[in-house]
Amino acid sequence: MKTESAVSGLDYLLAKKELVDRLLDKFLPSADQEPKVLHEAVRYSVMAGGKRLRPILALTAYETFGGTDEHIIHPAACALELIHTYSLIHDDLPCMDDDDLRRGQPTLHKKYNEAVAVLAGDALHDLSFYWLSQTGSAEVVSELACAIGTSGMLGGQMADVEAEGRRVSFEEISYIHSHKTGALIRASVRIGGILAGIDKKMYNKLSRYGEKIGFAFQIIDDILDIDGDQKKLGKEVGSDCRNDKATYPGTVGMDRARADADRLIDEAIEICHEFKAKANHFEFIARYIGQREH
Ligand code: GRG
Repeated sequence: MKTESAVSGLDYLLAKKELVDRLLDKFLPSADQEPKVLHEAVRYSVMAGGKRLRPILALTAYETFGGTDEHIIHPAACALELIHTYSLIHDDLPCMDDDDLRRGQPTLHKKYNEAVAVLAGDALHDLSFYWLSQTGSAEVVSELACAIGTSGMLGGQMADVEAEGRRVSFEEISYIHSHKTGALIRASVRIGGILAGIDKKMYNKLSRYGEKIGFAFQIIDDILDIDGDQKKLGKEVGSDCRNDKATYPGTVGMDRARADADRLIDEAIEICHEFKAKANHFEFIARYIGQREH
């Protein structure tokens, strides 16, 4: 049986996910608007669902640290989901992971073609920075640019591609995971915090929380690719093995991978306690990541 706090934590996540779904639907260009195919493709990928974890982290950080202006945080939170969706579309391409299924439906290049998938990813990238610029904060624009560029997500993705087909060291797999996936997750909490006006000390604390959950998130993604349920995941399992990818369980073994993910979640929860009041949402999100099945 679920405890009362677990139920209210799930209610919180669900309410935030529904809010993000509504906002994305409202902010995205209509499929009737030219170039129609591109807008239709963008909507197909973004509105297919997803947990909306990155916008939820930004909303949680903003509200926890006293932010109240929806006109600022709503476009910023949605901008993070656009970047995430762009990375999924490009990651699924034949020249990357060559996946057929994403979020329970055919990947974008399968539904349309590769050219549309590349352009839709590019369109999401541009739109994301446009929405972020609406906040009026140059700091959050540079935060996101650094998180997803060569010193962040792209750097991790490049290392991931280069690691295919060979054994990697613990240092290499840690670099790949903390950059390819962790950097955007850390930026999500940071952006919410920056927009709420946090000081440097809190920025550093939030960053450590984001690093722990971001790393744990990708370790669990690797674990689920081995023993997850395809129906719940909405994508094929075994993709990493098929593509001979470097994974955390492949480097340290399944038992240690699970133990390390659990330890990272415990450490993230410890950090939450330093946030004092209202840390409960952060704490619940960390627990949710540790136990997620999709
Ligand atoms: C420019 C060619 C080019 C590539 C862009 C592809 C890429 C750079 C980076 C890849 C980053 C990537 C796809 C990391 C995997 C992150 C990950 C665990 C995705 C799954 O996230 P969830 O579980 O998905 O949050 P949902 O569907 O719930 O949103």
